[in-house]
Amino acid sequence: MNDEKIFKLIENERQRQNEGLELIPSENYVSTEVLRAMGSVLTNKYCEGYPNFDGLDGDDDAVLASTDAGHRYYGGQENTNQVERLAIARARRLFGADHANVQPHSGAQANNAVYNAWLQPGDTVLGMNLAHGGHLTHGSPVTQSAKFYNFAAYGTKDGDIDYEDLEAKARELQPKIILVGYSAFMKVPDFERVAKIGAEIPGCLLMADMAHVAGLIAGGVHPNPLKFGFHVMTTTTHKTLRGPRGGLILSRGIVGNPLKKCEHTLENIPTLIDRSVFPGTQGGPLMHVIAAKAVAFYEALQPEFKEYAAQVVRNAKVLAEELQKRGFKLIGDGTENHLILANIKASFGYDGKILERALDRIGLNLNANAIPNDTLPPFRPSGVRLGTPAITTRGLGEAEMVQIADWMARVATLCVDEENHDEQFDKMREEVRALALRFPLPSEQ
Ligand code: DSN
Repeated sequence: MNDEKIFKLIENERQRQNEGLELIPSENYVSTEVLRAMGSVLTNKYCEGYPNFDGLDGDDDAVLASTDAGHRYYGGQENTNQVERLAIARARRLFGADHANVQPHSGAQANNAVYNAWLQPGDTVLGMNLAHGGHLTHGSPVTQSAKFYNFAAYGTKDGDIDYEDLEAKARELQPKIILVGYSAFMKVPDFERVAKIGAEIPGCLLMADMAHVAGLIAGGVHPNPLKFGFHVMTTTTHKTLRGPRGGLILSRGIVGNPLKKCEHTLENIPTLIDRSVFPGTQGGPLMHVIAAKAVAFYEALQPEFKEYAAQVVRNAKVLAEELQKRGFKLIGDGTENHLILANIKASFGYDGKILERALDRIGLNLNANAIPNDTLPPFRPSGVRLGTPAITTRGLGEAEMVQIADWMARVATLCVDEENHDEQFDKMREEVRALALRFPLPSEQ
């Protein structure tokens, strides 16, 4: 039996990815090995519980030397225990954490598990304003966590965190969590300053949602919040980190037995989080995805990944400068990471969705995005967001960034009456395709 319809769609998507250029800053292209692990028989296995956490400090061989049965509710775990142990050990090594929980199915699940581990209903969390670049799971009223907890927001000023606002609100509200994290923010946060503010508040957990920049942290080109007194870092594994879609929680503190209750202290946060992920908020872990996370962490530990992370940032800087030269007004006047946010309304007089759709026509994919204090609605916001993690994986460098800025500027001038410019759009589509095919996806190489 062959499900032709689905496999045809997958083939079409492979072709779309290969013939276009992915500028959505939260996407990336995984390696063949990551794909192989995801498409493996590990998907057949139930593994509720955790492996044994002893002996995770050494190298991979030392980790595999321990064969303790761990804390699972089903038999047949001799391979899956080792897969999860390798994933945990590599994640700890990569981020200098005392503990890693590799089971969250997504970044949202990871964040919810941390809230559930540390908060009581009604407790206050202070995070970045969604309208200034924060994330839905940091307190948007449409989320489940916003029903349980009291979210307050600090803002941004000139594209950076408004630290005075953060400090004043932290003093006034005495939050149980201060959260630094975002999905549209182009600066490097001052973790030290935030950690000092948090340290003055009794029982305040310092949490960093680094989903966007985890790969830059792993590659050594972005500071690591865990080194500045943050207790917890959450992330997705599929953005700059270039693994399978999924979540990850890293923490500092004492690692205990996840089946035993422990005292509600900041020191015990690793165990409180383990208990919150399973059985608190999830059931069986996705072992095929955990294996793929382990593969991605292995790749990120290699020297080439440092070069990749540095090139992501270099490419983003060049792309930002070239866009500015061509009339794009950028929030924060450029970028310090992988991400660029352009105010299309102020640059060209129309909304970001119009440019997003027009760029889709030539095979350049980015997303319309709100800018701070946007006066337009979320489905037709003023800005577009783009970034360089995926195209850098394919090997594009500074020269290609200039070319991309050129295409974007040409489309920006044509898209108000695009129906009159079909020929030019078709020509650019062919140019993008030709460039893309010079830099195939990693799984095509
Ligand atoms: N959807 C992600 C992003 O694009 O930034 C955040 O979860």
